[in-house]
Amino acid sequence: MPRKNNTLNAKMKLIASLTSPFARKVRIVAAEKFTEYELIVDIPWNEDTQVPKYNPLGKVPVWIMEDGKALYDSRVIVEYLDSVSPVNHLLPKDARPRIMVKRWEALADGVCDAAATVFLEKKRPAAQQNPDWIQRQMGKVFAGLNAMSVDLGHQNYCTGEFFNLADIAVGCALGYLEFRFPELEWRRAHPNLSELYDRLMLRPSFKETVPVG
Ligand code: GSF
Repeated sequence: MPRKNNTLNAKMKLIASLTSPFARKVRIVAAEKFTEYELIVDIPWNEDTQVPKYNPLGKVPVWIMEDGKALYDSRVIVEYLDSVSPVNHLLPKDARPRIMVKRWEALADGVCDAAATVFLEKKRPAAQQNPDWIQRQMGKVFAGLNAMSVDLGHQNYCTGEFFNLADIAVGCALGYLEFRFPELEWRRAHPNLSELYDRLMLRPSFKETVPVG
């Protein structure tokens, strides 16, 4: 696991919050690839955040390469991490299976985007919240979960028998829902996703990155 902050000899750095599902995806990929880095915890909503210095969009995760160049967003970072280290490939080389994994990732990230939007909307004063907007975003969460469950079917992992980036992305989405929306009951609605998440949580990379905050 990464050492936190003040690690003097770490070359690569990850700027992340400990609640972001996108940052968790990067942390899990780095752990699965045995990539060492320094974790810099930064909450992009705080006034003293340093994130905009590295990412003009002001979002985490941001990965700082050895030469100081910053990479974002999470999909770019995980593809980079997978390509620079030969251990434990998480993205297939061939075009068709590769793009199917990226499709899973797009679906899982989309669920996270919609869920995070609802979480933020619900933090606004009740009078300023827009119920139609919340309903629209929750529709994406439910449709996304449904699509994941149908596509997973009875397989052990998203694309079949082998663990890859698709499982990491889906696991981060499920973990985020469990963290921010414990009332959602996605486990009851989709027992196969529930089993998948439990299977993924046996991995140290998942166990050590459960959202906290
Ligand atoms: C999404 C990152 C993101 O929304 C990615 O890296 O994959 N497509 C991007 N990060 C949120 C935190 S979270 O909801 O995970 C963020 O940093 N928001 C700050 C802001 O100003 O929007």
